[in-house]
Amino acid sequence: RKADIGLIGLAVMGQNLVLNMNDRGYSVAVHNRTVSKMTDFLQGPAADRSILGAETLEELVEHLSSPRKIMIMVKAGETVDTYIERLLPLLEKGDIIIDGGNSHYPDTERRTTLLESKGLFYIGTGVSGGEEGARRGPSIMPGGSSQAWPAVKTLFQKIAAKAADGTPCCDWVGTGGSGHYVKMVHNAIEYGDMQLISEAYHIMKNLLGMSCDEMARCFDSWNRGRLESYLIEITAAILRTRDEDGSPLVEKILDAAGQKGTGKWTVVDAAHLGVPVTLIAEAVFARSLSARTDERQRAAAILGDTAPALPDLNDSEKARILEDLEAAVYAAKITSYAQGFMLIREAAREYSWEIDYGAVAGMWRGGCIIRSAFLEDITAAFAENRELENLLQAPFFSGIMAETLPSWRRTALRAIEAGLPIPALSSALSFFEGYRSERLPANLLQAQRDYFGAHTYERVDRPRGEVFHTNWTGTGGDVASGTYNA
Ligand code: NBP
Repeated sequence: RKADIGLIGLAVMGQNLVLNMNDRGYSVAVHNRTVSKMTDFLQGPAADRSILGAETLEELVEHLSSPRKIMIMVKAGETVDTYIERLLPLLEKGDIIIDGGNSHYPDTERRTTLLESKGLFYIGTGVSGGEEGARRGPSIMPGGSSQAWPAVKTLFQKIAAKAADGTPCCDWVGTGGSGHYVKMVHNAIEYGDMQLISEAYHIMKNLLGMSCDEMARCFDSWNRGRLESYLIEITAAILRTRDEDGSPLVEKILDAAGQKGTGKWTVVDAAHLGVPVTLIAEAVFARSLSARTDERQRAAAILGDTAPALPDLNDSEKARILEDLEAAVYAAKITSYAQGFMLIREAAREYSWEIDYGAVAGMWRGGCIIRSAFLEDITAAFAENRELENLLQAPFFSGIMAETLPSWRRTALRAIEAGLPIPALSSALSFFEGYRSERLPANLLQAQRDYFGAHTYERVDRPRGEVFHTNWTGTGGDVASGTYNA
């Protein structure tokens, strides 16, 4: 019997996906560049299962039933192109190549066009959930050749996580690179969520003087409420973990954050599209600042360490500050997701994708790192109004914002007064205040632009599109600059 699907790349994600597929009744043919890793897998976790090894790509293709489906799970970049080049001569019209790695969406656009030009199909899919997700059910965000979706839909939805209502956390995102785009934004939102939680931890530790155990209990209680999420849950578990000497392990970990690129890609694309994803951008830059450990040491010696003295708070004062903090994190998180969906909407417009935003939120409800109770509310908001311009305008969320805003402001004030950095909490607050402002100071900005560069301005008392230039100094000319926006 031929295998249902082939998979190339037997690292942590590939191996676990293969076992997951096999658990659901699919036979899988596998290949890995380093053959010994494949042999170890076949003799270890894959022993006594309908999983076939292939030492060459020819052999892999031979093992597969038609139309052939081959999933590539390797390091993103050139390696994927190399595999595609090597597979093309071995495949027939109608066969499907699936890239499940974290590829950059323009690469997926390009590869989809290439395969379709040869009568083959291409799917670029985000897979989120790490090792555990891949094994038990990840969130899967596929896009590319729409004609290929029916051929993989059942398999993908069977191996995917299921939301609380039983819906698979996998649905067709759209054409071209849209699946990988949505995965990219998912990862960037993950950066934002992690940064917000880290800022809350920083405030708890430095402003309130809480111990790791106390903080763990606080995150546990948050996890029983509206902030219930995987990341809050693991934060509590991390804070409880002890090093060999019995002290909290987290305090021994160097404060230099790594990043693999999806956050950066998001910020670059958002700048390109003119979408203010401020919380995500701050989360990316907060990692960059953290990584400059040596420079921060030197700066701390000159500029003074910002750690404040612990105030003498009684229990009720402390509880009130924590209540505000929880509300602030929640409000900032809503704002971050609103920004993320603003970006996906703008990208869909720019790159001609038809994306169902409710379905995207639905796919993130289970399996992935940002899974949370709150994604149910986002799914519901888009279900209620498919044309929703922005999450912050949905009645459910606008109500929460009104209720939490005072707590958010108080939290930001306390942190700023104590000299604690809160880039995500504070920038999202400023974004929110700007977003809900009928009038911003950009009138002055336009005047400045016209003053020094004759860039022209529009007037509030004249129709949009009509432009004016003032000879501000009396010595400038009457020639205006072009009115285009970059
Ligand atoms: P890695 O991203 O570490 O990639 C390892 C795989 O790539 C191995 O099979 C390795 O083969 C192969 N590979 C490399 Br590296 N260079 C190669 C080359 N020049 N030619 C052929 N094969 C090459 O594995 P992973 O962590 O399982 O992730 C796989 C994909 O899934 C990545 O795109 C990743 O970004 C994405 N992803 C990862 C996670 C996660 O939590 N780890 C989550 C979601 C998505 P070898 O065995 O011969 O070295």
